[in-house]
Amino acid sequence: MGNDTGKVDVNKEHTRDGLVKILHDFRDAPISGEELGEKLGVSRAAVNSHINQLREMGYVIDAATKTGYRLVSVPDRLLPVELRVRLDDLGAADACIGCEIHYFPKLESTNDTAKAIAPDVHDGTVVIAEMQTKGRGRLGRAWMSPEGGIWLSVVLKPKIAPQDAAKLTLMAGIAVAYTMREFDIPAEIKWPNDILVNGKKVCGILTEMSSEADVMEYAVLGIGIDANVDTQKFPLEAKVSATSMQAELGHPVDRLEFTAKLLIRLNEEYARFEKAFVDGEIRAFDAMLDEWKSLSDTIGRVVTIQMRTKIISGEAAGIDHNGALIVETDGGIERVFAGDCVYTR
Ligand code: BT5
Repeated sequence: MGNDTGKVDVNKEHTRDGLVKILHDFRDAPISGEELGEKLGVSRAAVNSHINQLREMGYVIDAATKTGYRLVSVPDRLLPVELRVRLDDLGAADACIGCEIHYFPKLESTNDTAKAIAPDVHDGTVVIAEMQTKGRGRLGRAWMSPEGGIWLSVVLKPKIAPQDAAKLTLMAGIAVAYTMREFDIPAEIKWPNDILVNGKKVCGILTEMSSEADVMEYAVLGIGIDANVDTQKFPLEAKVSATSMQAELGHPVDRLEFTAKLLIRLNEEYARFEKAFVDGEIRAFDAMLDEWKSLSDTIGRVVTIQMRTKIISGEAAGIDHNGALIVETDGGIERVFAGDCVYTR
């Protein structure tokens, strides 16, 4: 329990988070400073000081002499305590994805930070930053990550073979596309790692992993979502191909609500993934592949795919059990695990 000496920051933070949770519980009816102090086990003066800190962070809290404090609004920040409140409200308090949430106003790359802490954290730990200064795409490409987006990485530790890790990208694509559709955004998955809206990229996924012998130690699933960012400020190449949820909807999205729902979707998909590849119930993956196909606009298209050593063209005919894209080329069927895909029709 926290105290009001302010000596231990962890305690202070713990008290402040407790205060936020109580203020949420009492949103409809104000609560007095005295009652808050009792609930938190701290003095009224300490309550006061925490309330002031919250206001400095952007919380709007009404205070009336007779009745007490009432939460009016929260800052537009992906604060772990706020995500936790929403996960609890949505019945996902014990979900694996988001069991720990590490939050930073600014990072070079959430994937890098997630990789650095991966050996020491639980499966499902999430790293979030409000902005990235060295956001990365595949093959070292730059990923624009200004404030207003959702830049996060999830540390995953399923006991799977390294070659199964690429399927985590498919899993994340399903979760992102479904969550966007919940928000009335007609998102589609473009193989292998893009989410498009009306043909423009609104999200990119970057899965990286570390393996020892033939066992995966951990994977880091990086998800970058252009939520409320102005993609018109991006450099030319990204500017023409990108869009944001805000631009598509005509109004900003509630990033906290979206992120909480995304984590819940990811948790559901991850449970299915583990059923398939850890418990060996491979049919669970068939269901995921069916979902992926129904959410993707790649199947049936004529595509050109640049791989590491060659380029192929043909019709994207399906996705196989291993998560490879099946392409019917003039020279026969090709199964492709990774590459840059362009729609040519
Ligand atoms: C990706 O790479 O699409 C993977 C992006 C993953 C970003 C997340 S954010 C959290 C985590 N931390 C990181 O550092 N990364 C992950 P790729 O398929 O290689 O696409 C990169 C290309 O997308 C660039 O060359 C640009 O053309 C374009 N692009 C860059 N920033 C963009 C943005 N914010 N929105 C849309 N397109 C963008």
